[in-house]
Amino acid sequence: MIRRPSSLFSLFLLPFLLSATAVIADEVEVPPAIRDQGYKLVFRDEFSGEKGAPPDPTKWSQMIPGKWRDLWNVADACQQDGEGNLRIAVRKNGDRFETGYIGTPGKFEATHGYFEARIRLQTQIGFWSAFWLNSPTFGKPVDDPVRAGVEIDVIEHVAYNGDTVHHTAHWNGYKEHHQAYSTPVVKVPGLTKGFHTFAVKWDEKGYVFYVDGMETGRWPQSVPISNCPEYLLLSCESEKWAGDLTKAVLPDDFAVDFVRVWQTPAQIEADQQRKATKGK
Ligand SMILES: [Ca+2]
Repeated sequence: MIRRPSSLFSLFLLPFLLSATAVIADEVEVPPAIRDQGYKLVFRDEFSGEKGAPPDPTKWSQMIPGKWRDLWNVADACQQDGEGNLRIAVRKNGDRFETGYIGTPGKFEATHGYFEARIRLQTQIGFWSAFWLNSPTFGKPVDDPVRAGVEIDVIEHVAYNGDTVHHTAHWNGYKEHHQAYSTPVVKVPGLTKGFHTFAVKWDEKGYVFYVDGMETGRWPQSVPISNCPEYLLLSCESEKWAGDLTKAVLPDDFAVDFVRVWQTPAQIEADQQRKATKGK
């Protein structure tokens, strides 16, 4: 008798819970660049955790803990704000400058797809923020970037560049064989105010970049087309070229409303086959 009302209650609630889930899924707007092409959402983080919560550890790991370039990467500089965003702070703590740096290696990796993040950029100089992809086998082997992977910088922002955007590729490792390409700089009025979406459509034909759904660049055929799984990265890094960090008004931060990855059924299947054959 005690259990009955409870199970009735569950039965009564079930259709509502199911429909609520469906509504949440439907609310994710398919970006215009891939609309009506059969793309499915394969990864998402909406950063809707409680204020102060770390990024979801099932999706993200802290990258390079400790000193990295001119900043210290510390876990608690990267937190959800309770308002639907992840905040990566740059702050002064005693004599050192701290930030957060996270990625999805080993947790989420994909070959080809549409990779999108909605971001509010920082305001201060002295560091750059970035949404980017990289390969676990970057530069290995040299001269085979199709197999080794290409660093795909969807957005890297330095405050003194204002409303401009460009998209940079790196391949063949970071040492003597390193090669890179950057798209011409494009001005996007209002870029440094409020949130904007930054995306790359990476497939067997190449790479096309979008800001707020408008194309802002594509890489020429001279940039190798990575054909290996790559992971997502969100970071702030500092070196002198980004400006004098001691002149920045801190704390500052870089906010991410969401990260979503979409793939076609063929891309999903190809990734599943790669996983199944890995190590065989
Ligand atoms: Ca959000």
